[in-house]
Amino acid sequence: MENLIDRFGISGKSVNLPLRTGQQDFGDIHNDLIDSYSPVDGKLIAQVAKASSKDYERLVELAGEASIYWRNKSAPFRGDIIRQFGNQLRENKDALGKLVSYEMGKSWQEGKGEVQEVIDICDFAQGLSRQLHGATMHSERFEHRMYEQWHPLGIVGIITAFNFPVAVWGWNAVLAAVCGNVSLWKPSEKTPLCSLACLNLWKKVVEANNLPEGIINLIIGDVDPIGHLLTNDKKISLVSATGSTAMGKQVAQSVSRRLGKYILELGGNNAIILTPNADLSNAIPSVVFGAVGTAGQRCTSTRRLIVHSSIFRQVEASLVKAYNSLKIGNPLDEKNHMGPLIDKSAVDNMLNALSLARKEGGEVLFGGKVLDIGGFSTGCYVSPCLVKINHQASIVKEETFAPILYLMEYTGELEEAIKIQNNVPQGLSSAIFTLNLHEAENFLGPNGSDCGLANVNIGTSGAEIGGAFGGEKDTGGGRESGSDCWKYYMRRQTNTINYGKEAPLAQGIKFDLS
Ligand code: UN1
Repeated sequence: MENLIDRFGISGKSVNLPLRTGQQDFGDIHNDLIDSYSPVDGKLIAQVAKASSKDYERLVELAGEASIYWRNKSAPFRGDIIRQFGNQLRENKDALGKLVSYEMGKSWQEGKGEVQEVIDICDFAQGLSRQLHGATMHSERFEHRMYEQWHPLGIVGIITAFNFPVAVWGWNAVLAAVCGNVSLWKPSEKTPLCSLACLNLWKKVVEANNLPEGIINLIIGDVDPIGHLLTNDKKISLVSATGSTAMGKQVAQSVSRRLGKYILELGGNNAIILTPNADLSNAIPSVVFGAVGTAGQRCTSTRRLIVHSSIFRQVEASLVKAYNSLKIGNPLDEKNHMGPLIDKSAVDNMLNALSLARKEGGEVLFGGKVLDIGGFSTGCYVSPCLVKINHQASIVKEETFAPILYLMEYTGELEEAIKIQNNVPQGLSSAIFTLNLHEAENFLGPNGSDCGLANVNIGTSGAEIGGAFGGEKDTGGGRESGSDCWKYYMRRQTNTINYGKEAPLAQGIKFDLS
């Protein structure tokens, strides 16, 4: 791992000042440190200095200056810079994926997949940089023209969670950048090294192009003060926050109080419906990947399986068999399917949820044990868990960020399964497995899934960057990534131009001064 730390310029020794290793060095002495322990082997990888309120103020000032430079560059110019950043990521995909895996615990495959998401969004954003277009309307007035255009917002604040320490920042920062914004990223305190690595790759592009500092910024620190400063600061035009529903509610309140804009991508409690018409040979692997991928710590992880009674026993048996074949261990060893959870408190949350599930009549069919892996006594490895439970149990309405899959039965028509699926506070991702057109289209129709993502014969996780990503209800209502999500990062302006010799008023109003 030492090599990786060097490769990404997370300079040796024990202390890394976020502002120095990111972009800016204000020469302060930082005493408070964040320890980044790997959940893979329990080792301390590095310590990172926490930013202070003063660091925040200076960074925002720098970002404000850079904003004037950046918004005056053409969008295709900005797109080309982002293309170069994508190339940096291409060259470093394996290494950055490895750092993600080591610091966060997901499998190396998934770490590389996460970097690939940012490469893809860079390509997408570059194309977009020639397409940030508005509509043209017909004016009701003769010799008048009306159209709309989109301008940058200014400074975009980005708050991200530990589970996608690179990709979620990437969607936001890269889109914000081609739209002409500068950004300020507050990553999770659990994965500071991944964010430093990203910033140092960006810095190479800054140097190669002689760009000023302050276009893409990183600030590593605690919720108090850094998170609070960011959400309450009028200079931050938009806050895009990814994380728990509780965190999102706080962000929304702070930002709304000052009438700022926000994008929220919060908790999910994603279900897959298996109807009697499901092709189980495709469904089972999708369910297993959805439930155990990233050790159940994706916001799109499959948490609930709603299975028709006619196939329930068969599904149950196939899942137990599949779970028995899963390899759990060092996520850098590519033969393993699942690595550790992020930390011991995540393991405690999992065990608490399981004991609540048992109290509500849940039957553990597989797993749910803390594992000692290859001499690493990190306490972070668990066996993924299958629980058979009634859909009315209250625990299934909660998002537990762990590899627990609740198996629930429905006996009637599809409507019953959809009702069970929608009967949770969250509304991020959902899926149905069926080869029946009637079922598939009803699931996607107005009486179907109430989630922001609804898939047919595809699992709940692993969404592509080209679509709008996000969900309804407690998921927060925001959308990020593809489609027309760029519009959230810009302000819309309606322009009306009179090119005639008269100055008529709209609505036919007469206002004669003669
Ligand atoms: C998240 O878990 O916060 O759809 C993001 C997926 C990934 C992104 C997940 N593309 O699973």
